[in-house]
Amino acid sequence: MDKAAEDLIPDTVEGVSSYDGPAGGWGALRAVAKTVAEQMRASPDTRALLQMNQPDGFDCPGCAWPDPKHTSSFEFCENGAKAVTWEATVKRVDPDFFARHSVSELWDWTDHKLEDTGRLTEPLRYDAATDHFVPISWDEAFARAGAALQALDHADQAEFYCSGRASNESAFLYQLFAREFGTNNFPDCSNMCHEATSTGLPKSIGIGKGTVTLEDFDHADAIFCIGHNPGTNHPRMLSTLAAASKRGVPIIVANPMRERGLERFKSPQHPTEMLSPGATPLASAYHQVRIGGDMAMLKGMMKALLAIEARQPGTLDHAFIAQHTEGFDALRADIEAAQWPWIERLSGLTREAIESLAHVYARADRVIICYGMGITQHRHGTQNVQALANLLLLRGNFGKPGAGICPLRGHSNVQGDRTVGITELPTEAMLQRLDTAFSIQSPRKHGHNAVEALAAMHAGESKALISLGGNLAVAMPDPDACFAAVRRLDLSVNILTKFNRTCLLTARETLVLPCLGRTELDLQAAGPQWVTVEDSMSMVHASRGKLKPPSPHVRSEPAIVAGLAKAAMPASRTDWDGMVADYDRIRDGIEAVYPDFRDFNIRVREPGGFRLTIGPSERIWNTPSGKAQFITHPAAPDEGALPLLLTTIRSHDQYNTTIYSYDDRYRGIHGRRDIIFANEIDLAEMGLAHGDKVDVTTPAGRELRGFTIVMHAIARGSLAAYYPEANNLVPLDDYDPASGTPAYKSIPVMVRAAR
Ligand SMILES: Nc1nc2c(c(=O)[nH]1)N[C@H]1C(S)=C(S)[C@@H](COP(=O)(O)OP(=O)(O)OC[C@H]3O[C@@H](n4cnc5c(=O)[nH]c(N)nc54)[C@H](O)[C@@H]3O)O[C@H]1N2
Ligand SMILES: Nc1nc2c(c(=O)[nH]1)N[C@H]1C(S)=C(S)[C@@H](COP(=O)(O)OP(=O)(O)OC[C@H]3O[C@@H](n4cnc5c(=O)[nH]c(N)nc54)[C@H](O)[C@@H]3O)O[C@H]1N2
Ligand SMILES: [Mo]
Repeated sequence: MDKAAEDLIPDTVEGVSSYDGPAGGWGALRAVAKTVAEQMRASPDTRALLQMNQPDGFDCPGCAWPDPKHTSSFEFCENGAKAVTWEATVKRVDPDFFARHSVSELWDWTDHKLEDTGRLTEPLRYDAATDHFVPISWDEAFARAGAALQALDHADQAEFYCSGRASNESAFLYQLFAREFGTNNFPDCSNMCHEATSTGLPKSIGIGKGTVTLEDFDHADAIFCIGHNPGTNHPRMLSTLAAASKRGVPIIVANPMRERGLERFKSPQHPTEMLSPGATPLASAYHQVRIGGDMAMLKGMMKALLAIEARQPGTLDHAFIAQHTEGFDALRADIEAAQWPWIERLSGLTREAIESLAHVYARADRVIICYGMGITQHRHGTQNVQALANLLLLRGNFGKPGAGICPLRGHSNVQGDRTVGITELPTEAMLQRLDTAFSIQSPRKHGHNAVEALAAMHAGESKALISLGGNLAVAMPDPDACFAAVRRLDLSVNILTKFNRTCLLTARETLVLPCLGRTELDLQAAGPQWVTVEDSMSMVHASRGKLKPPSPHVRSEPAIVAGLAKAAMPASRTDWDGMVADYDRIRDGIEAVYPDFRDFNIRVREPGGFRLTIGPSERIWNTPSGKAQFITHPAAPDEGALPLLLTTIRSHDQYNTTIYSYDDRYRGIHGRRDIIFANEIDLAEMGLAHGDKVDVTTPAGRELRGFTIVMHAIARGSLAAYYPEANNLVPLDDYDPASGTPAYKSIPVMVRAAR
């Protein structure tokens, strides 16, 4: 792999340069030292970093990548350290902060500055008369929220948003609250993230989760990384990839951008590696697929695979296909119909490159395909996911060691939240068990996902929003519509660790309720409590916070959810207080509703916890026919010139809408985020130069003005910009119709010199 493209980038634009170090390495250690210094100063709680992912410590709030059995020695990464120090910061939103700053003034602060005020310390309510937030007691906060919820015409006017840091215990209580209240409206961050996985994989293989374990990476013969950026978003994965690379396992990348975290890595935890000049190369081949070109690339790979099969019968796993699958003939017909010129044009890759991908795939007995938002956040996200499953099924790459599908999950417990009931589409079986366990009558009508919730709020049909974490209005597309939607509500309740812009979108009644973070000691009536989470590989384990809470007034998420539930439903017979006193009782409830959690309180006390049942690991397919399905998606007609597509990405110094700093080290960006990344040839064809100020517009007239366009190692026809700055370019109604996932990663745009 040559570095020519990067070396060409001239260092003439302020804050833009080339980065030629590896991922990890000394840069990572320096960054950790800086974040500790900025957020924690001399706090004794810097020991927090040492408790992360320890057998009796807390689960890293950074990402959902698993740890070696959660019994490992010290394992952390640069971005895990940022997530922890951002939470364990010594900074506080002190009681008179809001007396000093009005909501109108705070509106002009950046997202970075809003959260960098520090941890929230007491409940707040917005006072419209003065335009300030004012401190209130918990009793008053619950009473106000309860009154507003009771005033709704019907329960479906309330939206229960859940972000993915909530523990299994808080998420389970939250869904119990909403369902007892009478709605299945659960917009959640998963709707913006891996919903294409949750929708697509059950139809293909009978479960909407990944099928591999960490150990499988030790047995894989080839690993494909499609549309994800682990150096930034799942940095602990780099150790796994580096180990595979050292075994000589091909690691094949398909990504429009050259990402340093996929190219080479130096482990900051490996003293000898740190002192030697080299770094472990990761990707053995890097294919810069055009944005949105994955489906064409995957069809091309399958076409090439069929050609290899014609020459070397037995390349496909015929026994597996016959015994375990349905739909092969339709898939073959579809693949045969796909023509190479179409495949090459849409994928931006040559036939030879795609054939080389197929050869690596055909030669490997055990293959893992990893993927992230580059696959899911498209109009065809669900189809993309199912195409990955098709490819794996063709060679029986499920249910054997070293093989399977590996969606890189988002938030650290987003998968667990879904497992314990945060879904707008509950099954009848689950609702029946919930009703039996808690003597309630859950609503049967399916609820709103995130896009539907915002649309209903915007239309004035939904009138209350409770948010268990997150920054919904900023994370969603079309800020104008989403901001207006929250502002017209009767009630907005924000259960948060830190202040953010969604809190500033004041409704008739706006409450900000400060909660404990995962690093903190959670003391309840029965003593210190701990929670459980599920990682990307379906391992459920305990997480125990130890740090001193940021203020004596901050409450745990389960306590806040229970307080709201009691206030909204004074007649409830659910034992809210009992469950909050002792989280074992919440876990008993989870066990009663989800059979997979049998002996939950016993098994989760084992070091490392336990793995939930993943049918495909045993070649059990929980589909209507009991077989895995090849799902075929005929290509859309080829419609002339391809649009210029813009994708939205995370920088190295952000966690979703939380902006830690304005740097993006591996992409050579410092101190700014108003950047559009473009291919050198595209720049020239547009008559633009590296560093020009540009306006980006969409056919519907959405705009991003005055950004700086820079030359980058990115595929032709592809542009990239940071999220959430570019969210104004995404319409609320542009999403994958199968899963509702917004098309954040394939926005058709035009670019011209700034006016
Ligand atoms: N430090 C940190 N960790 C995080 C997060 C964070 O913000 N910061 N967020 C968490 C969450 S919620 C999530 S969902 C995950 C996100 O983890 P990722 O999925 O890695 O996140 P993204 O930054 O959205 O980038 C996806 C990658 O997809 C590529 N890409 C864009 N468009 C396409 C395309 O059309 N095809 C292909 N093949 N690739 C494409 C981009 O170049 C980029 O490398 O990370 C989680 N972990
Ligand atoms: N354009 C574009 N938009 C995107 C994406 C993209 O790639 N491109 N990605 C999408 C994806 S994948 C996701 S997951 C969403 C993210 O959407 P969200 O999950 O809604 O957003 P976050 O930025 O993760 O939420 C940050 C807030 O969570 C609160 N918080 C942090 N820790 C805790 C905690 O322990 N408990 C509680 N109660 N609150 C806490 C803090 O107050 C913080 O302000 O954004 C989506 N939006
Ligand atoms: Mo996500």
